[in-house]
Amino acid sequence: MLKKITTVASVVLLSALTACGSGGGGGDTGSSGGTITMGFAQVGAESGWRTANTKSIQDEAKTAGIELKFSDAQQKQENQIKAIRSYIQQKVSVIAFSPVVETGWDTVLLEAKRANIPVILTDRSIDSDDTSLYKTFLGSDFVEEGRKAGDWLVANASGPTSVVELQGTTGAAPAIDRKTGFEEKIAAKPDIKVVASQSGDFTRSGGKQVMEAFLKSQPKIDVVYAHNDDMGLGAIEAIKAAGKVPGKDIKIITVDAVKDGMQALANGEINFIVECNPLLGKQLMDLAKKVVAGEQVPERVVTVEGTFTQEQAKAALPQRQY
Ligand code: GYE
Repeated sequence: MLKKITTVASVVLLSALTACGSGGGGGDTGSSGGTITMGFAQVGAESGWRTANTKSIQDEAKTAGIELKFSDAQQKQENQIKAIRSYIQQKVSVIAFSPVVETGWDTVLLEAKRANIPVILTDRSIDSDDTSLYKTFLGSDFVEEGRKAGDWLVANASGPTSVVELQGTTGAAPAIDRKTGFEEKIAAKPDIKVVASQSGDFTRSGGKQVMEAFLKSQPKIDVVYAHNDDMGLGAIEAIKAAGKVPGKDIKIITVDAVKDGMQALANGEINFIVECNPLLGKQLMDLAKKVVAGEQVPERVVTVEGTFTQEQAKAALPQRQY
């Protein structure tokens, strides 16, 4: 079981790993002219967060002089596994990927390890006992994000509160962890109850569809907790279509803080957003260079994040990049 680390420090946790510990600097990099090639297996293009994340990785690879081979798995694990296998065949210097789901990676990562190609996990983690299968994991603490959402609700709910939850992709680390952190915090107020919880697959259309069903099946909905902005934005459409006012009749809490989410928050249609930072490109390229050079990297690099109220969103929007 991957250790869930809850510290919100910016960098360095646990003991450092040496990059050469389990397979060296990878491929035939350094020797063939020094250009690092990175194979990156992306989840897909399911959300505003993902689009910003992809752009950050592509831009920062260019800036760092790293040759990027990029694939989009369309939210399917088998596509990601295929992409990783092809990167192994192409003898890239380093493989980075954001695992669609947490489990089922050992076989392909063992193949990478045997081929001497280091692997970096970014954004989402895997659930494996064998931590030698990857060099480091760069990304958010999703349990902490769920806790922040729960804390806000506990502080702002009064009386019996019925919550519907729009979960992320089934089996994905952010879906599992954001649920866990939220439940942990709302347990403090037994008046708050999650009356329905279903996956909207992190997409706007998924959020809309699930919310439409909830509005039909649930006699009373006070709050929507959506695991990302896009599903929350889909829920807003469903709520309006049902003749209710999002942000007032039904309060909405989301995670990410991408531009469209922040706009809806500033407009009063979302009530609170927990930030999840997609701009991981620069840190990823720095880690890749170190790993390929056989230098030490921390086992876990956690992204620093905040939260936004409606007032804070209004203030932050003009400078928002994504
Ligand atoms: O919150 C969501 C995206 O893994 C953190 O994936 C990421 C999540 C993000 O689809 O919008």
